[in-house]
Amino acid sequence: MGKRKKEAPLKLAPEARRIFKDLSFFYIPNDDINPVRRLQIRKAREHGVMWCRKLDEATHIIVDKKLTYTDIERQLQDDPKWSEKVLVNENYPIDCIKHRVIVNPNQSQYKISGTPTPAEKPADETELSHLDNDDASLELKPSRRKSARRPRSPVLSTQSRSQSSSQRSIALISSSKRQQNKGVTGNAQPAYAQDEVPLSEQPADTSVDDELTQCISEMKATGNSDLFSDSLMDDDDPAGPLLTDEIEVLSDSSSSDDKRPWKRRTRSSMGNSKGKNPAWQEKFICMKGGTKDHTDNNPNAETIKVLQEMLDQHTLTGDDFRIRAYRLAIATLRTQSKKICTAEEARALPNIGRIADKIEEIVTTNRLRQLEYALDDPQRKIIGLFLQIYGVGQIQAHKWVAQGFRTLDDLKNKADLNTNQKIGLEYFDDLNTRIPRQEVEALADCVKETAAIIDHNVELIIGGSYRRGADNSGDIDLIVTKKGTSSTSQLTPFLNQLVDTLTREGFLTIALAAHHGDADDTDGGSKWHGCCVLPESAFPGPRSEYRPIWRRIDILLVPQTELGAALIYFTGNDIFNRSIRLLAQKKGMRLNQRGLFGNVLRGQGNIKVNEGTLLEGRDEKKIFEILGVRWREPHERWCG
Ligand code: DCT
Ligand code: MG
Repeated sequence: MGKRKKEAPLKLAPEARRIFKDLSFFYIPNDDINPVRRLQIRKAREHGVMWCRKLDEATHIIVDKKLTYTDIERQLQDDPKWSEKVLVNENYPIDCIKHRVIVNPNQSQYKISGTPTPAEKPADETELSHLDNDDASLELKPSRRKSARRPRSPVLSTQSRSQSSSQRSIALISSSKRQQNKGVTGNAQPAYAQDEVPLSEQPADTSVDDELTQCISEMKATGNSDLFSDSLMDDDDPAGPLLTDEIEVLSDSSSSDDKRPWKRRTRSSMGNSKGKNPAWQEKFICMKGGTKDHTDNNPNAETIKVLQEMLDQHTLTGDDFRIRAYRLAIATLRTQSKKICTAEEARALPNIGRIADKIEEIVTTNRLRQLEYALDDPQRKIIGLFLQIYGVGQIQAHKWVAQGFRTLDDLKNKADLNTNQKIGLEYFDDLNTRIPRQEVEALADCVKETAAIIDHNVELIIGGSYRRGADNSGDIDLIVTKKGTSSTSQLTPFLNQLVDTLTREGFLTIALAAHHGDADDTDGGSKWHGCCVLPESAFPGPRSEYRPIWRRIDILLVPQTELGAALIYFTGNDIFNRSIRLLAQKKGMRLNQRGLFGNVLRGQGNIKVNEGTLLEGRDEKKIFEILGVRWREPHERWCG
């Protein structure tokens, strides 16, 4: 089994700046998987804090900013005396470090939303607002200003611990993994590892403060979310939240030293390039396309597979920096015609960076220790399990962990669940079983049969991974369209009747609420999400193998005037969509699921000022043509 990479030694701050000495922090969640929290914990420890494993040992409870009081209430009950402790959000220790004093925790900026009125705290802590008049705003900007502010002697919180400093100067093991190794149970005393994380008495490196604030501001800038998971549905431009390196992945600039050439071109000059396909456009992923088996023929296929698994692990923890880094490295490796074996070779390629060593490790040892460690980490396993529940995303999964839930049964019995989550849990196995291609066809045939009875002019097209030729699909994406229609509302009565009939017949089993952020239903009732089950009589395999498995189905209404654009969107894949939309944007156009628009004006921050004029909506091939993208069959749209 792999061992976690050794962390750099802590750089303990000089005695006078160890403002947290005598304090002990319990974090919620109390782990250091998230890189920002890891850095926060590390900084707090360098300033003298004891990071404790048990709530009842803490003087302070430091709560992740995404969590509300309701989320943590259950966990607080683990300690009957929790209300005597300082309960603050993660900004609190950062500000203390920044201002080099223990600031008053009763200020509104440290409150956990939804907390009942706090008990009065003694006012012997410094009010932050008194510290520095020109810096009253506590925004976490990376400040290069080595301020004229003089180090102050810390004003200590009234809650103090009687722990000896020698005890505190022993570092806490950060992972429950190690507790297991040493046979320490979850409820035992905190486990320490003098050998693994030695403390030095060197002065704290002030650049780490900057690193922390920078890290957090970047996290804020990216919304701390998986950049690739947010839906492109509706009119949102994909390029809004794109970061430079993501753009490089989507445009696959790895093969050139001429990165992001559009940066050097004016928008109008790009707009005029229609049809000519200058070299910079050729670098877009959508220009190259890709087939589902392309990795298999790649000389770096094995390495890519392992890196992809590592990427999945970082996706579980919402580690945006590493998600991007791995995506970039994988994209670069995919373009190589020879096998990359050494770190040196890898480092010479663009966008590989520190992943170069991992590539060498994979090639030489056939494994990646960090991946094995991650796969074995109990907390990651729980997050991974919760994320497999239909409709559950990063934030919800982490909230549940923070609330103390560890298993699906915990959730079933103790968590407050919405309808989607209840269904997701009840049909967990069903909804996590991929649908064989033949069954996708059989399920779609059932819908087509009923649809034809209601209106024989309606056409149904299976989109998603099925249209790209996948052997199996996660769900059924069914596009409903009809000749002569120009608005989804013309198809809504049909959809209502279709859903009613299929529900009566027992084919549709439940309607699910649209995902959060799926704000696509601007025409009213243009989409139906739910579950269906294939009747035994329609099962394509041997009867003995039939099981009434619940399957996810999306029925999407698309007027004929928008069919081409909708087909591009609902066929995907997501990376292809992002790439082609980005290309449109770089040409002064805009592509969404309704059409391709020209003359789009954009203001500051690339925000569109007008909607633009429709260039093409109904014809998929024409959209490719106007964009100057060679036509790609759906099975050539597997990207990233
Ligand atoms: N889509 C997208 N961006 C996303 C999600 C989806 O552009 N973030 C588009 C592309 C595919 C289409 O919507 C259908 O989405 P899914 O059903 O989620 O994906 P799929 O490719 O059909 O894969 P699966 O087999 O898992 O359903
Ligand atoms: Mg699908």
